[in-house]
Amino acid sequence: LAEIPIVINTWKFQHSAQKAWSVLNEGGDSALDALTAGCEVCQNEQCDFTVGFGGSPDENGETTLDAMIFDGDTMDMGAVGGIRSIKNVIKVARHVLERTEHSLLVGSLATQFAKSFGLPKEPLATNYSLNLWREWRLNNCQPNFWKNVEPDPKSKCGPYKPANFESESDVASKFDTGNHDTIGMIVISRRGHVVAGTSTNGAKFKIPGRVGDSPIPGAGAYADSKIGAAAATGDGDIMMRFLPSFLAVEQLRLGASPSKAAKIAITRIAERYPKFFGGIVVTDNKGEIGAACNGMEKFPFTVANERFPEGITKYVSCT
Ligand code: SD4
Repeated sequence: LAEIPIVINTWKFQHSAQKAWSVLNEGGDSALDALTAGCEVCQNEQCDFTVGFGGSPDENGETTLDAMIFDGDTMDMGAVGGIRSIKNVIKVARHVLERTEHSLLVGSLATQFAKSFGLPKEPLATNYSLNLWREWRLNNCQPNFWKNVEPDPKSKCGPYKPANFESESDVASKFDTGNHDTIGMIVISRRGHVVAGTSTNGAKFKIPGRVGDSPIPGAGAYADSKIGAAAATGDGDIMMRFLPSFLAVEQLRLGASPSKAAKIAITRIAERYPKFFGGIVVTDNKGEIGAACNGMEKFPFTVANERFPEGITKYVSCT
């Protein structure tokens, strides 16, 4: 598989890989256009309900989105965190990259920014996401992401108050195979332009205002055309503390193979959080691929290139 041009993305999102590949191959060799178009497919298809609108409602039932594009030629990036009411979040990240000197915009003010570029403001909730949220409320709001707090005695939910005990935190239960699936994508064009990006609706029942790893450079993704790129998925609250995508690219820089670099990045986290759920895809700038994962049995990722224009899903075992 080691050849460029190439598209690699997390999980089994074959339509995204296929779309990115077709843009890359037919549309003038633009890695940025390919990545944007590939991520848009997942956003529109609501890949596993964890990319795009209508998934991962927060504690208030609202869906907010995170996305990033990192350009390995210029080492410039655009990202949005916790944006409200805008569906095409990868497009907003692209505007931050190309139309501003900033790197990251957040929340309602990022919505204003998106609107100024003509992106429609529309509800991100759907019957599906609202039903998920209602069920969770009925089920006493399993406070997934709080610690050392007590629920309101009447509602059994928030507002939470500080409590004087250490609550149990079971890292493995918050993210699992039903609460994952950020798209992280790497594209390398024919001339060796390496870009990486992400798009996600984050984590189910997150505390309103939460931003994950996906829009954080070096965490959700990282790219350097001189070296290669990485993109990560999984428990972003934990993963972002270790900058796994940055670490993997730096390991490539030091001479590690992509598989080794991926393994090092995942192991660094697992040493401290043995049960954390996550995976990473890594490629050098020649298109050699590696992947590693933790907290699941095997991690699927999808590759598209000249031989597999439709995209082919591969698996790496996490042990
Ligand atoms: C996040 N990393 O917001 C994302 C979610 C994800 O697999 O990738 N899940 O934490």
